Amino acid sequence: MISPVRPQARSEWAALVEGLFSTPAVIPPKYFYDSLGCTLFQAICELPEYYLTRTERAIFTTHADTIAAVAGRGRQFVDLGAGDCAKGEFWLSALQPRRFIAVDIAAAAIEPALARMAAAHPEIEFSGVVTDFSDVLDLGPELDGSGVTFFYPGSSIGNFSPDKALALLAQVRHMCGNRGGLLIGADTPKEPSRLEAAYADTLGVTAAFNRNVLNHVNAMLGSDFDPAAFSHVAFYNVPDRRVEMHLQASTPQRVQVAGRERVFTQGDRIHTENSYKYSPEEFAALLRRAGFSSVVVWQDPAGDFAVYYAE
Ligand code: AVI
Repeated sequence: MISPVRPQARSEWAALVEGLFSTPAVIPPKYFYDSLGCTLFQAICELPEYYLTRTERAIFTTHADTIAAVAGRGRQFVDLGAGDCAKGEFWLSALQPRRFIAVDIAAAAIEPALARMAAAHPEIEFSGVVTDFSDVLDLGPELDGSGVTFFYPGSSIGNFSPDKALALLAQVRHMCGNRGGLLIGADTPKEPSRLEAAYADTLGVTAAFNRNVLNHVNAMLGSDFDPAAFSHVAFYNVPDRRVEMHLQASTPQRVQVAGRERVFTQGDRIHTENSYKYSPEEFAALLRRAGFSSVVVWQDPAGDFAVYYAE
């Protein structure tokens, strides 16, 4: 039921080490999602400051019938970055997919969700693909050539640089052929104070999520980062229209990584995430550049978030 598509594991390891020795150091955001990271991310989605998840859910709920009419029912449904599949599961009743394919880097997240949904919906064929699609979206032989709806919610597209986002959207467009579309959510630009609160909440859940990436890196590489020695930094970079997250060394650090030593002076940062924000006009233009011809957009009344269906 779950197919691993991970031919690139060795080069990913080398890229992670290279990022840790670059200046400034970089850890790609995909490494947030070990088991604890997935749980912390679920908690982030419940935070009062993190409006993204609940605003997107409200748009889905308000416009479910219209979206289903536009996207079409009874298709294959590909849940990209599915996690616990909670967002994809919402669409089972409205879209009545024939097949549900969960795609995620974390097998531990999708396995129980697929088992749970398969028990509740024997009429739908459920499968999973464990893969890292941050460079190439490879679903192996999963799709059967009939109509397909790709689903990429939560503004996860914002975690790619605009160039890489364009490349991913173009790959999805290619896989849609003549009988497919993409239902996708993307966050919009807004006052820096609201964006910064969403990524630096008062309970410190996002700080824990950010620091935990060092635990994951330690487990992967056998390195000895001390997460407590790094503080969480999040700010809105206005010209680049992105929230940046960093880990900043609170004191000088000498870290053993893959047989080498990485020295951080006090204040040195590790860049862990960008979260790009797009106006509806900008994002619709990106979808068109990726090869989609028709784009429909739905927003909440305040315009805090946007959902697109592109064909
Ligand atoms: C998964 N992704 C869309 C989240 C975001 O908003 O960029 C990850 C996240 N980072 C901090 N809080 C949430």
